[in-house]
Amino acid sequence: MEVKTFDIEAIRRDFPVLDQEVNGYPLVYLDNAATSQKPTVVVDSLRDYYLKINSNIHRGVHHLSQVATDAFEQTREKVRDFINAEHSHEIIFTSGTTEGINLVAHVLGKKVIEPWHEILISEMEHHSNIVPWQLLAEYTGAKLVTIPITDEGELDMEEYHTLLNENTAIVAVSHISNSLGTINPVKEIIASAHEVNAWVLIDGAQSAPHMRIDVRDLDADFYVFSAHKMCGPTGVGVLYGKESILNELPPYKGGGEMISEVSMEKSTYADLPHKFEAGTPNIGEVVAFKSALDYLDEVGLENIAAYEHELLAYAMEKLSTIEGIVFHGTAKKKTSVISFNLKGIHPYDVGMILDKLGVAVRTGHHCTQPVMKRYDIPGTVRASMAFYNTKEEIDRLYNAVLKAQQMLS
Ligand code: 7TS
Repeated sequence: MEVKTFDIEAIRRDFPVLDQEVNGYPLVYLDNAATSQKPTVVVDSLRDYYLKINSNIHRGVHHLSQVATDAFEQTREKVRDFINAEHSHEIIFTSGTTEGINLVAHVLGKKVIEPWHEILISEMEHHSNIVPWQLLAEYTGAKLVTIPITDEGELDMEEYHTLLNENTAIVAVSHISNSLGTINPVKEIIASAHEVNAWVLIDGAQSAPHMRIDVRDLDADFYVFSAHKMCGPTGVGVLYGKESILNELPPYKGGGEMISEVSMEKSTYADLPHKFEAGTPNIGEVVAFKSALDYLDEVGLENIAAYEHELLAYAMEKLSTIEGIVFHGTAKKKTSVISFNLKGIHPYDVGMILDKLGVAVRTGHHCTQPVMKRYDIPGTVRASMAFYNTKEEIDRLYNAVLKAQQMLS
């Protein structure tokens, strides 16, 4: 790995995928909120796993199985350290944020949630943090309650405090909104929820790649995120849960690995973390995820946050000069996600022209349809930046948006 300090040229060399042309133009990849690109070290790690140590884990006494198990468990320890969890067995590997939320919603439904309970989520959630709770409410009879958002795209915290009550069993909110970029005051959200004895799940899909997460400082009960948005492989996610809570909850899926003993009459379950990890996991991808976290640590999350903030400010300054541009999500605390529309032009049309000019952005509702309904828009054009993007690329975005506007007006 070449990166020793925050050297953008060296960083870009670590991501070979960035060095290509799309439609005759150098690619400008601004769809990082959907998935990040992968540095060579991560791809090498995945390749090495399959070429050198591939074996099933936690079950064989043979050499390769031991080596693969050690590598897999090293990632768990790395994740523990990365988010400052107390115990590595509080780290459960999932297939992604979506599965982590479904896991929690499902097991709460088996044991904890009663018909008189309330589940509190927000209007800015990704569908992954809405639908599992709707399903839970449906099959338990509990009530799903929504925290509204303001015109700027912030959570209405006054309303949050009003909605919290003794019946609130769980609060589930995103740390950072994927369509608006808003950074939510999750520490305050958690502290207030704990005053009424509610648990809190934080959807960290958009925060874990961009800022230092400390689950103990936040006092989060559950924290979920996806490796693929953090320079890691697809198919891997993390569910952090407090030991005392995870021990209280029943298993999610049944199968190999999650049991202590099985007879034809009854089974007993394994201790954490295995209780929640039935079946053969995505071993190679989990192993390679450690390289992604090592890489992010080497670049430095503080450097990443500072640099991306600079990019955001630069992009906002430039784009704001475009007549007829309307921004959606102008919270005081934001990450490098810019959602916008051009007056009188459909976001899909803008996205198509940007693509013709080699600029990759996302258009549509970004799996946050309630946000689009709140602002009465069909969707947005979303440019989401990462630490390997440059000001020159922001200039390309700006010029492409101007061109799209000229062509479509
Ligand atoms: N929560 C948030 C806040 C997200 O941004 C996403 C994915 C998810 C949950 C689901 O993550 P997954 O890894 O399980 O799919 N967000 C996006 C996006 O903004 N564009 O594509 C995926």
